[in-house]
Amino acid sequence: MTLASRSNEPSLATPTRDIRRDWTKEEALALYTAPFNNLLFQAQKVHRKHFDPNKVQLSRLLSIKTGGCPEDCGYCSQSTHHDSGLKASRLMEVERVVAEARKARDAGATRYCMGAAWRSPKDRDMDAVVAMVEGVKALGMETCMTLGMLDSEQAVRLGRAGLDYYNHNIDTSERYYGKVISTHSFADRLETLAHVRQSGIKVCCGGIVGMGEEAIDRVDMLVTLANLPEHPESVPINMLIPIEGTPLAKVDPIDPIAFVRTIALARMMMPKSYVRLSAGRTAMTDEMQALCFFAGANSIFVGDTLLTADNPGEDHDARLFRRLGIQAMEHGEP
Ligand code: SAM
Ligand code: DTB
Ligand code: SF4
Repeated sequence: MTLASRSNEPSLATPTRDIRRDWTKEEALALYTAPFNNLLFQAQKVHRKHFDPNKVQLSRLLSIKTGGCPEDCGYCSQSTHHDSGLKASRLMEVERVVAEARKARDAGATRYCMGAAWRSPKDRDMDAVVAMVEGVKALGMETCMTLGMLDSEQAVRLGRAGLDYYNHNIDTSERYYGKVISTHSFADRLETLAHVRQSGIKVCCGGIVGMGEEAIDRVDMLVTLANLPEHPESVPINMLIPIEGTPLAKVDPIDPIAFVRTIALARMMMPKSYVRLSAGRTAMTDEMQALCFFAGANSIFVGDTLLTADNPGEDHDARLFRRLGIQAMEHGEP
């Protein structure tokens, strides 16, 4: 290979100003479509500048209120619009949530993420969710909640309770959003994110890859996230888990290389954020996950279940980490 044949590729020099909020679609697409080795090399360089490349943060999920959701998100097992066969349940008791969190902490998780299948919380539910935040924080864990849309008062209340993170995904590009969800809009999602940010809670926001979208939708989604007033501290990248009975059950699976490219682009565009390799790991080979970690993913969900779907168990993940020489991040690292 001659030097000239490298000239049309993105620069291999480490970018000097890598925390940016002025990304254009064109430059993001150029990175996304660069030769795979160049993209991964760049992403790994950015990753090493801000993180220990051999440490991965462990989060644990609990569904505190399952099913019966009035929204029509095309991928979701918990929507009343689709027949996934899931049994709906009421909001869990605070004591049970705290007991489950204690088990997760003892198994090595440092962040506890509680999810509810709501369009938005009802005011009558707020006392219980605030008590959950306080109870889990008292165990020394970071807390995260994902409860749907929040108004500014609800966000302030959760912030005062000490909630560390709020998860609210934009899920895909603005263009593709309406093809997947009709009961709320992309603008609604951004509004909740602004309320969360204003209340001083850290933002966890990402999306789903493999919903039949095009490469440009993945790029656009990351451009939206990277150009927010502040980068989300945590960026979950989910691979669609096809759920029987949902409109997206039969979508063609994403090319694994395209998935890894999405992770690498998220790492390059949001260098200091935790990029979480989220849903869909049971359908990934260990080698694909290894590539995702190399591309800059540095957080996963641990445990046998996510909210309603399967996740690789602790044994599988412990074996994978041993094979890769990866260690679990301690609380407060890096
Ligand atoms: N109701 C809240 C909301 O929509 O924000 C919180 C729960 S919702 C299940 C949280 C996120 O899980 C969604 O935004 C989506 O990114 C992800 N998710 C849900 N079902 C999924 C699936 N089948 N495959 C991959 N990710 C999924
Ligand atoms: C996120 O981005 N992924 C998690 C968490 N945030 C709440 C949820 C994944 C859900 C996967 C499908 C299920 O378990 O039902
Ligand atoms: Fe409801 Fe959230 Fe599922 Fe959408 S993703 S149907 S809002 S639980």
